Parts: sequence; C-alpha cells; structure tokens
Amino acid sequence: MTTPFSRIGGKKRTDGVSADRLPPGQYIPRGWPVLHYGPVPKFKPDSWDFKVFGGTATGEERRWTWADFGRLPRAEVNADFHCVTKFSILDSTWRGVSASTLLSLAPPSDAVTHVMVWAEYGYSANLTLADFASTGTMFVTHKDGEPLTAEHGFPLRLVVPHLYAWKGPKWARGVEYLTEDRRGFWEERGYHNRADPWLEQRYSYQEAPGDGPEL
Ligand SMILES: Nc1nc2c(c(=O)[nH]1)N[C@H]1C(S)=C(S)[C@@H](COP(=O)(O)O)O[C@H]1N2
Ligand SMILES: [Mo]
Repeated sequence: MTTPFSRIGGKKRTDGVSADRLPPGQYIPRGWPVLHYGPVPKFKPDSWDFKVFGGTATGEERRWTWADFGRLPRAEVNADFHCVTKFSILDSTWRGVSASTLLSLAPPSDAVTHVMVWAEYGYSANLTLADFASTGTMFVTHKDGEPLTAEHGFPLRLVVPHLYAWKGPKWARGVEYLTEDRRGFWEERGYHNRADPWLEQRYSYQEAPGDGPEL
C-alpha cells in the first residue's frame, strides 16, 4: 500500500513510497536542494589535506594529501538523506571512504567518546563515536555514480544516513577525536545535539537531560 503524503506547494504528490520510509514530517522534493551556510569553497588540490587529530591512540595527528586520500579503500552504501528543513532524498548510492576505515587507519584512544567533523570555513558537526563508526557513515566523493558537484560538497562530504543531514559536513577536511561531547556549528545554534530524524530531534529545546552539553 502506498500513501500520498508528500506535498509541494500544498499540492499532494503520490511518490509510490511506503509511509515507513519517510521520517515524520518529511517530504520528497523535486530534485536535490542545495543548502548550506556561507559560500561554496574552491577546491585546491595542492593544499587540500584531511587530518585526524585530537585523541588518537598514538597521540599523533594523521594527515592525508588529496593523492594519499585517493588511495584509501572505497566503499558504497545505499541510503536516504533527511534534512531538518523537511526534504528527504531516498535511495542514493553513495561512494567514498567509510568512517570505519578511517577509524581503523587512525584509531582513537580508549578515552574517545565523540568526534567533531570539520569542514572548510570552520563548519563542524559533532557525533557520538558510535554514530561515526556506524556502517552507513561515509566520507563520500560520488552520488549515484557521479562526482559531487561543488555545491553538494565536492571533493568530499560526510553522509550520516541515520541522522539529520546537517551532521554531514560538505567540504570535509578532518576529524577531531573528543574525550567529551562538544557542540558543532548548528548544535550551538538551536539544533538538536543528537538529530535522530525518526525521533524528530530537530531543535535543542527538545533535548532531554543527557542529550548534549549545556548550551
Ligand atoms: N560545510 C557545510 N556542510 C553542510 C552544511 C553547511 O552549512 N556547511 N549544511 C548541512 C545541511 S543543514 C544540510 S541539509 C546538508 C545539505 O546538503 P546538500 O546541499 O547537498 O543538499 O548539508 C549539510 N552540510
Ligand atoms: Mo539541513
């Protein structure tokens, strides 16, 4: 059975998608909207690097140039994408480097509980280590076989399919291992620290004690 539940401009659309595929309050837009704060950065392959730092097991920072990063093992995941502004993109094939691959190449110390993923211009998003290590979490270069466009995060963005999409920085440049939770860019600005779309964890005022650090 399919349910007509997505709307555009007040007009009902039947998408042939069963209702349990969409988290509460979400709809399927036409196309893939572009949404971010600030300008689109220019990719500079010569100076681009990706760093894992903070609470690494060795205490050392790990750094990859663009060429080094290109040699990391690739993986693919089929997953959905849910923005807190209520659009959802279903069934994308994401290709890239799994967060779990980075965790095994640059292991965190036993004290690490959270990560901060950093992007160009200081954008950041915090995740529990468990959410970061989860199978679907991936630094992606391609969607549905096509390289990401600049607006969608080229050359590299994080995708965390089981959380609202702001947890996936476009133009990602690194990961900081944290020994306690710290709020990222939107989590400091009124958005929920955990961001589970199935629980509609949209705003920080919905947080229960223990969901995040004091604001
Ligand atoms: N660097 C950066 N990444 C970002 C954002 C941003 O403002 N800056 N916005 C996030 C939000 S709120 C969403 S919904 C998705 C949107 O991705 P898209 O533009 O590819 O649809 O990017 C996320 N990643
Ligand atoms: Mo978003």
